[in-house]
Amino acid sequence: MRATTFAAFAFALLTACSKESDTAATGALRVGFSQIGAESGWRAANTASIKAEAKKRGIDLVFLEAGGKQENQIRALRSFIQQRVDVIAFSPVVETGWQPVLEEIKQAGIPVVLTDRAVAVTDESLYECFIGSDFVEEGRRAARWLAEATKGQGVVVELQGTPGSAPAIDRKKGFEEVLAQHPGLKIAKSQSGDFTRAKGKEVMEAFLRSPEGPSITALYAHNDDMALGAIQAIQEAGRKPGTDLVVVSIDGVKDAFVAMKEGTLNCSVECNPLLGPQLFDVVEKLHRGETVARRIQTEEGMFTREQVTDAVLAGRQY
Ligand code: GYE
Repeated sequence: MRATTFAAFAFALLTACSKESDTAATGALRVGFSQIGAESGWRAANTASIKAEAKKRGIDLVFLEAGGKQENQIRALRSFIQQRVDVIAFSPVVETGWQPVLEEIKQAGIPVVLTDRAVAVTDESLYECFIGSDFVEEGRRAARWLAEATKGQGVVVELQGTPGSAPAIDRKKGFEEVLAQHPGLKIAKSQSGDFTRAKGKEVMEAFLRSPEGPSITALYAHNDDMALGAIQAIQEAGRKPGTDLVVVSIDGVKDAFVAMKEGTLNCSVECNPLLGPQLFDVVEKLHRGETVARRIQTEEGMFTREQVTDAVLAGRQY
């Protein structure tokens, strides 16, 4: 990492450490939250929901953003142990590599809540609860919609999320599971766009320039931001997203609704980022010594461009 980039990052990390209220001295509940970063519209809405809910409940929240790096998340979790927070919550960027730090937290006697993404650990007692969506089902929903919209025929390209992350692994799995029943739909190319708009655009440009480029008829993106970047690449290549190249993605953020209204995005499978209220319900229960459910699943739907009227767009919260 270049020195200037590092300095900027270190500064961002420091300033990201914001106390939502000054209640530590009054004995309020203290919660450490390690957020992945700010890679997408979904993440921005998720962060806003968590901060707003903590403030509403008078919880002393220590919120750290990791710039998309697991090592920064691990460092944040260790700092929460040192600060002796009451509860630790985090959204793990990737699935593996958490066992040692989770063991340290357990030794310190601090309960852990996972939000949004799951971890792969052998010892289930290392966390109390996982709150989030069923990503495999989201992938299945995207594929079912695509199969119906294309009558089971087409050349598909896939933009995957962050390598090793639960949503990238599961959304691929669910999509492929359904696609296996539709032999006329083939994935010609599949690559990571790291859940960002810029990478989504860059990778789609490469797909379109490849020998298979002219034959591509559909895009499946693991999140809206990558789809939105790709839509720009498709337009710049002189093709029509939403019409001669069908686009389906996941999240259902406001910008996706705008694109659906414009007709460039065909369908977005919803993944609800507003996890703040559920998270702090669980945190408060744990603090009171009550038992909590191991798994809390978020309820969600899906939207096609035909459903997006002006009123629907205006009412979309995030
Ligand atoms: O879909 C994507 C974000 O983990 C569900 O992460 C989340 C995903 C979301 O960057 O936009």
